[in-house]
Amino acid sequence: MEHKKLVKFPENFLWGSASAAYQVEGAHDIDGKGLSVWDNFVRISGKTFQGTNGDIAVDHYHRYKEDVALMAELGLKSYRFSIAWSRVLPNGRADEVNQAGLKFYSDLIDELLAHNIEPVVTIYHWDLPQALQDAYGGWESRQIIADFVSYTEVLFHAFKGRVKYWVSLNEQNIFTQLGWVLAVHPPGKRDMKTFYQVNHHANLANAAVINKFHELNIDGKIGPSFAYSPNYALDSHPLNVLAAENAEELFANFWMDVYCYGEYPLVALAYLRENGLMFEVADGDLELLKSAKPDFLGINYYQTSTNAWNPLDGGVGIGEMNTSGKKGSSGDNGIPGLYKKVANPFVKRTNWDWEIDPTGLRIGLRRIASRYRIPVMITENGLGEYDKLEDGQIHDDYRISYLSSHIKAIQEAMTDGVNVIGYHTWSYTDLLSWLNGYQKRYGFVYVNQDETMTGSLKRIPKDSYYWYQKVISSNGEVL
Ligand code: BGP
Repeated sequence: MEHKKLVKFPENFLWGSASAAYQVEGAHDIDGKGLSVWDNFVRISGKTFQGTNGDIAVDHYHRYKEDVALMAELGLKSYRFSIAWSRVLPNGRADEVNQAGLKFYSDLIDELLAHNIEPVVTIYHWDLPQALQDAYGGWESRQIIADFVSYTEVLFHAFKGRVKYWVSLNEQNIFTQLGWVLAVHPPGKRDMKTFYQVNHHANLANAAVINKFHELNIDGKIGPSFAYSPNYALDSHPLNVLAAENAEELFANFWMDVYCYGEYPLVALAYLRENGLMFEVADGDLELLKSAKPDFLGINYYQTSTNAWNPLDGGVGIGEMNTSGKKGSSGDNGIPGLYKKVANPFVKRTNWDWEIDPTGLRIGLRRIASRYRIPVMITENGLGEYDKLEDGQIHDDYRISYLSSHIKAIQEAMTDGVNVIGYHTWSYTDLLSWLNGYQKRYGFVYVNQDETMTGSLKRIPKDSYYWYQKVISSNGEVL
């Protein structure tokens, strides 16, 4: 649809930006914090780019006031950040609360509110307490559900009234696949069957926490954040279209249907049964999934996926994750009998081969609106690039053009009828990219930190910072 005129962004639109605890905070073992699975995983040789870790990260823990002051100058309406579970509950369990950890987040929330910035709190952004991994294998056990609920209750009680927007799980689809299929996130396994079981536990934990939030009648909204890469077919060959449908069922609807309908898609269940991958479902599980209703769906959008047919016999298998940062170096990957990923000839890609496709965001938003009729909050969108410091400035015009085209796509989707309540860029400051070190930068604010992890940590607003300032002050009129 080509519109003659685009709707305006509503006055209360949340123009925001985002981060995650492990990627920014540092202070990984002080003031009573327990270790998380990431604190240990980064120490395994070869797991991260040049052995980078988040011990110091960009030291947001000690510099949050400076960071919030710069957010206020930028005019941010909301800031999405995550809470490190093991900072609040060092052994993962609610019987021992680390008051110093809770105070850090309480102070951060107060600082944001004092500057009229809405806190959007992610409850879980991957840094599981190591104690729970050791005790029962973390997400591999159903015990995680009760512990996750107890942890969130601590947060709900501490921050209710001050925090109105809660993100339950960040990218369940990514942390489960990277942890149990590709072995590049903790616990570093390649075990398809366990992946599906772990994912089911995460669905139950997510549902239980959403129900708890609603039972407690807390003023505010809660929903999960899903990493959505809408699927395209390479062309109109019926088998390529079928491959794209397979990918959409198994890699998108498989999560979003559970969040929004409380049901797994039929095609996915048939595939799991046929391949001996079906997970165990206990009495009451399906009722729990059905009973939980998120108030919004968080969407992290970076790119689309283009698919072609991949035969059972001789097809391309699950490849390696490409973190080289060299354009064009991604290998083939897919699942024989389902799909294989191919390059989209119509779009450009980043140095990490992420396809740049603003229209894909509009298409994805429309699919969500049509299928689920749920408000969407964009919880992440951004461009990771090698930024260069030139005479004390960063001229990241490529980031401005990426973000501007994606905001325009959101406005078009809103004109199509989609309800989008906010937009959070990834990321606010530069930060640690889990597998790509400090060189893959996303922020509005440059941070002097690099692979040596001895940077001065000085903050420098980039050109994109001043551009976003105008976007916000014009409420999206000036892009
Ligand atoms: C999302 C994560 C973020 C962030 C982002 C960019 O999947 O939620 O935490 O890391 O992707 O990813 P990367 O750092 O790999 O470029």
